[in-house]
Amino acid sequence: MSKINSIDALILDIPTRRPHVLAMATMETQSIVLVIIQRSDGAIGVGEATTIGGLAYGPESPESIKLTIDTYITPMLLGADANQPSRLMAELNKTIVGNQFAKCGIEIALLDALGKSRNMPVSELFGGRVTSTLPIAWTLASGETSRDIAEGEEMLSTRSHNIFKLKIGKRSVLDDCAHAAAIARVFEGRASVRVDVNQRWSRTQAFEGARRLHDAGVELLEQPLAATDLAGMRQLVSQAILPIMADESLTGPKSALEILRNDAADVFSVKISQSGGLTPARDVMAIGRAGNIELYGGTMLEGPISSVASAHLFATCTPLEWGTELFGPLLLAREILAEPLTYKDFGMVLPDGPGLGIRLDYERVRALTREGQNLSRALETLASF
Ligand code: MUC
Ligand code: MG
Repeated sequence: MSKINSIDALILDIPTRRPHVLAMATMETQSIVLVIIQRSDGAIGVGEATTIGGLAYGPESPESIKLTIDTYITPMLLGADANQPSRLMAELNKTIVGNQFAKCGIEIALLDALGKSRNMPVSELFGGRVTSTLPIAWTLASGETSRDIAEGEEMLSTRSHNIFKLKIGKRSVLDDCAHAAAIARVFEGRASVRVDVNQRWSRTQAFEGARRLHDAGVELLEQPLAATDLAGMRQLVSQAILPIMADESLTGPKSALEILRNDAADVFSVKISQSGGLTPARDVMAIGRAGNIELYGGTMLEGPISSVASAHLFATCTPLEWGTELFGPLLLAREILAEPLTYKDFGMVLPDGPGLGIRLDYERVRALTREGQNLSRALETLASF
């Protein structure tokens, strides 16, 4: 048995390369919660819990995630058997309601530490990878059509991304659809263009928007309606104007089953944090597969730790029909890894070292850590990493 000796959660504020304009927030900084777990056998695991725009996207914020970990999760896990992440996560799920992102950050760190202690990549803890590279979409969300087009051209010419997701829902349906149509026209035959409305449309707007987007050549419509409006999503799906993807509606296996029973999506955007961890995300994928729903690997604009954790899981699944959008690390203006993740030829190459296969850069982490946190033990742990 190896025990959990310490758990630390630190908020890091990382600037983005450009403002990222979403319906619910404009991000110039991404705040990630770094989780560091040290085991009694010396193995150290790192995890990450990251959401978007403070409390603008969902019910957890970076600050609440840190508080949940420090106050509720850590006391439960200290001294527990670090070789049993599944049992520990089951205990957490029994005692702590919700808080999916905090739980996910913990599970990532437990699995990274277990993988390191066993000399196995996280993907092998999930049965082994079926691929070592994942297609990676880029989100064009500068807020300006011409800047988005220039950015997309650059992504294509550098062979970085040939799948583009547009964030809409902030302006009128007409303006948003005109923006999407202009971009889809420019990239026709060269890239796949999809849109994400982040729940901003009413049913009437969604029917009108779906038709306009389909006519413009947009291939996929993500979460046009409120997360809870499964009846509206069902109506949209039944019209078969273009494929409808569930994102905010999908918060773990129970919701996946509910969406399936309601025929409320054609595609699942699977997110490890929104699902409450890699294991429930794997269950979401299994429910999707069983129900003939297509799959996509989603992101919460996470940094490299959570993105690579997602990649380890997604790589174990038979090819995801719609690829993934694990581009978060590329949106961040500062690196926190000793060696950055490898992105090339429109994809990400999955590292094959033990655990997550990454190493943090202690000085870079320290420089980005929000002031006022108790750093000493966390940084000592990191320094020995
Ligand atoms: C979301 O809603 O999918 C993913 C890409 C992006 O720009 O925002 C996220 C969140
Ligand atoms: Mg989305």
